[in-house]
Amino acid sequence: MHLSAFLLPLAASLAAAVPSARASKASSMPTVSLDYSTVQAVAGNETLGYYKYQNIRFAAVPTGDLRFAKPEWPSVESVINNGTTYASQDVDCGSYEDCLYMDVWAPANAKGKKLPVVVWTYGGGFTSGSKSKSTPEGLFDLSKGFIFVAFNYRLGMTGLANSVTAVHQGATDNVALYDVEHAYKWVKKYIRNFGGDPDDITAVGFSAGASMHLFMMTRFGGHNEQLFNKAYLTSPGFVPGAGHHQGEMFWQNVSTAAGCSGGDLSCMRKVPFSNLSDIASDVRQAYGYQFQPRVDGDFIADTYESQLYQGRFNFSGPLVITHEQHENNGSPTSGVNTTADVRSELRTFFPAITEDVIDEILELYPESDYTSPGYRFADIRQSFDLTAHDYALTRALNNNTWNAMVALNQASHGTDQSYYWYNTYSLLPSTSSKSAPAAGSGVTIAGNISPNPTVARKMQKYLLSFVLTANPNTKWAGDKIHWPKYGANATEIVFNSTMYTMEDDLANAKSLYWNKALWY
Ligand SMILES: *[C@@H]1O[C@H](CO)[C@@H](O)[C@H](O)[C@H]1NC(C)=O
Ligand SMILES: *[C@@H]1O[C@H](CO)[C@@H](O)[C@H](O)[C@H]1NC(C)=O
Ligand SMILES: *[C@@H]1O[C@H](CO)[C@@H](O)[C@H](O)[C@H]1NC(C)=O
Ligand SMILES: *[C@@H]1O[C@H](CO)[C@@H](O)[C@H](O)[C@H]1NC(C)=O
Ligand SMILES: *[C@@H]1O[C@H](CO)[C@@H](O)[C@H](O)[C@H]1NC(C)=O
Ligand SMILES: *[C@@H]1O[C@H](CO)[C@@H](O)[C@H](O)[C@H]1NC(C)=O
Ligand SMILES: *[C@@H]1O[C@H](CO)[C@@H](O)[C@H](O)[C@H]1NC(C)=O
Ligand SMILES: *[C@@H]1O[C@H](CO)[C@@H](O)[C@H](O)[C@H]1NC(C)=O
Ligand SMILES: CC(=O)N[C@H]1CO[C@H](CO)[C@@H](O)[C@@H]1O
Repeated sequence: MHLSAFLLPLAASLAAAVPSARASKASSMPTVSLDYSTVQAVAGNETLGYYKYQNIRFAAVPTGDLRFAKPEWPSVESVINNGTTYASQDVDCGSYEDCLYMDVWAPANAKGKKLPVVVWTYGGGFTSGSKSKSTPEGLFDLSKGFIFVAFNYRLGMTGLANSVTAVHQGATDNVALYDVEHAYKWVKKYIRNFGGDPDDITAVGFSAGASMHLFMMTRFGGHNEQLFNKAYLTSPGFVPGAGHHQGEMFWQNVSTAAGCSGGDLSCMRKVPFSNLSDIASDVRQAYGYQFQPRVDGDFIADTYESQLYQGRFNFSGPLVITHEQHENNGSPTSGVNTTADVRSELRTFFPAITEDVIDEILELYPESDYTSPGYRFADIRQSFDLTAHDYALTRALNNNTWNAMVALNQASHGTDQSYYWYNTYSLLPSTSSKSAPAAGSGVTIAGNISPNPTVARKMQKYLLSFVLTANPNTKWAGDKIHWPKYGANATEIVFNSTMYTMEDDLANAKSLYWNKALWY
């Protein structure tokens, strides 16, 4: 009551001072010139202290001959891109093929500065998610000393179709990974136009989006430039399934259903996007196919674990890497009722696995440790899909890393995301029901949790301190406990209602076994 009584006259006087505020709003928004486009902010203002530039094309429209192909630079644009010129606010690659857009959120006074840059890569099992699923309003409450970038990468059939037949006809495997690489190349080339420092980029990613960065570090066997200067990776997810055979069978099955006999590439490039997506989804369900990056001998020379152990990567930190206490083992895997089901589920995930390897896995996860086969498989998957990756990267960086275990709420996959992305308002409320992870695509991602705001702010401060100073401890030091590096004692912080440090237990026989990928 009191508040609105106070605000009404203020609003009236503002309207009087700026008579046509509504009409002139769009044209008065700041613009940023790039050598191929002029982009105009879609939201934000000086009082708020930042602006959002939306749906910047960072790559050419990936349709026609560019389907199943590496991303290319976009062509010159003749009209001002006001954020909705080419696509709607929440455009995502699961629903639209013309989806390679990026959002840049920049402080109001950034031009001419060299601010640290956060590049955010979403998760969703390589089949779902979008750049607008998580937004930085809450982070900007704490600091306006950074630029925030989020981008889409191709998903599922158009992002991760891997077929030797298609490659022999000129296609490229793993194009979703090239999209991520291209987004970083765009940031390095253009972010200074927004006031960002191309030599101070922090990669922040979750699940598939965290794994993307292990692929970037190890791409081309480690023989390539670093795309980012530091990384804050939460729960990297990836199933190192198998090589050419299953990818080819899937391609053939989809192409047959699409009327492209023999998997002909030029035919497959003409199938309407929605038909292709629907067919791929049906075929996937028929045998539990995993849309995952696969070794192509080029961008992915070998599983990233294998390359991390061999030192074939180009990244030296600083690095934060975290996992949940119960990424996947808090509930049983449905449909896994007997030990025979556990074995057959392993064959589904790893089509080339042999019986002796399955035997060894079952010995590492003894039946007596679990209340049911469903819980046993859920725990096995927690290791191979998620936690074993954390140890591989920590070890590769000689333990010179900051590690965390999340024990908040149910501590299932993605619980921490509600904390890092906690905010009290949305600059632009979502226009779509943000696409939920498709069934079977990955480990279930925790739904929206109402986080404890005090804990959420602490986690945001660790993240932003890392972004601003390359150390999660430096800023807001009095507001949170000291987070030591992993070091010789395998120390990790535990994110819970009360935070503390303890010894990490991921350097175990299970992680070491999975990191060998003996079915590959
Ligand atoms: C600035 O933007 C915020 C968020 O959209 C809005 O609440 C506020 O009214 C705007 N302020 C001005 C002066 O336009
Ligand atoms: C943005 O641009 C499109 C066409 O480029 C136009 O139709 C639309 O009205 C513009 N929106 C605003 C808010 O100016
Ligand atoms: C690793 O990255 C750095 C920084 O981008 C670059 O200077 C160096 O040449 C890269 N190393 C290799 C082997 O490509
Ligand atoms: C695409 O799907 C629609 C709806 O199911 C169908 O009518 C159309 O024939 C399909 N087009 C092709 C080229 O398969
Ligand atoms: C496991 O049990 C469920 C429920 O009893 C049943 O629907 C399902 O078919 C069983 N799965 C297998 C693989 O037997
Ligand atoms: C890293 O941590 C592991 C697990 O505790 C330990 O075995 C290893 O000795 C440590 N390595 C270094 C270089 O501290
Ligand atoms: C590791 O643990 C040992 C034994 O408790 C202790 O003496 C040492 O200070 C610890 N090192 C670090 C870096 O915390
Ligand atoms: C996290 O906090 C909850 C609530 O206080 C507690 O029940 C749980 O045991 C804690 N977990 C860990 C691993 O500290
Ligand atoms: C579900 C499906 O269509 N599976 C077929 C995929 O193709 C192989 C041969 O390449 C068949 O054996 C499967 O039945």
